[in-house]
Amino acid sequence: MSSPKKFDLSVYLVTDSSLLPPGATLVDHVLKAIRGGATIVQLREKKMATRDFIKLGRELHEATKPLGVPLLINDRVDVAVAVGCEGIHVGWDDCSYEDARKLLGDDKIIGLSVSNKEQAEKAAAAGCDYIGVGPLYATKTKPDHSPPLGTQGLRSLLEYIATLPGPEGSHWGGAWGTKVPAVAIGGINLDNLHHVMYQSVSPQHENKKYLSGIAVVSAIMASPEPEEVCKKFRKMVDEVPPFA
Ligand code: TZP
Ligand code: MG
Repeated sequence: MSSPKKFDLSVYLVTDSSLLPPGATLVDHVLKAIRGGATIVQLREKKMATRDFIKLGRELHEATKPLGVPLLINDRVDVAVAVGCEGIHVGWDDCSYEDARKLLGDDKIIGLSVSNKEQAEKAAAAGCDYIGVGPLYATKTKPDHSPPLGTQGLRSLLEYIATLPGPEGSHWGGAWGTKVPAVAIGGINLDNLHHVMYQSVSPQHENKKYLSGIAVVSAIMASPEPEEVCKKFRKMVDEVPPFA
């Protein structure tokens, strides 16, 4: 468990340098995305050697830190420690939440992937800082993904998550009526974003927006115009009204 932290998940950029358009470099591309409104960045480089991963992480962190945009590392706690960035995102085959917390300390952000109720219960019991829920739609970016939830599946999973109390004193639901920050991930693009944001809230829960934001890989990483794309993502996410 950890104490609540402040970070903005509105437009969560997850990298994949293999998708970059010809001539683009990762750090420059991410900076453009941040200029457009990306609020948090996860360095997700599945095929990179450890030494290169750390080098790239340091280079990226040097660029993101002065901008106040948190940098998280995917899977690799050792890389996050070496880079000294703001946190990590882990799945269920990676380092456990408890071990990651031990290694990183209480100040760092730790996010967990959630694809089903069982994982949601484990994430709630751990009291992690945020959850990435998905895959929402089928995506080529993660070839081994579990069956897509679809907007209805996402909505019912988010509704279930909102009932999970989490550890006492955490920012999960329960006594305070608050909720864990959640982002949807998987196949999200500018064409379906509106649908995603509006289908993922429940009219039964007054003024509650279940999603704190959306996480995107290919729609930003493969774009020749990451700044423009992020501006549009950000505008649409910011415009979602509180639901009554
Ligand atoms: N986890 C669930 S789906 C996914 C991850 C990392 C990939 C999402 O990529 P894209 O390109 O935004 O569909
Ligand atoms: Mg992982």
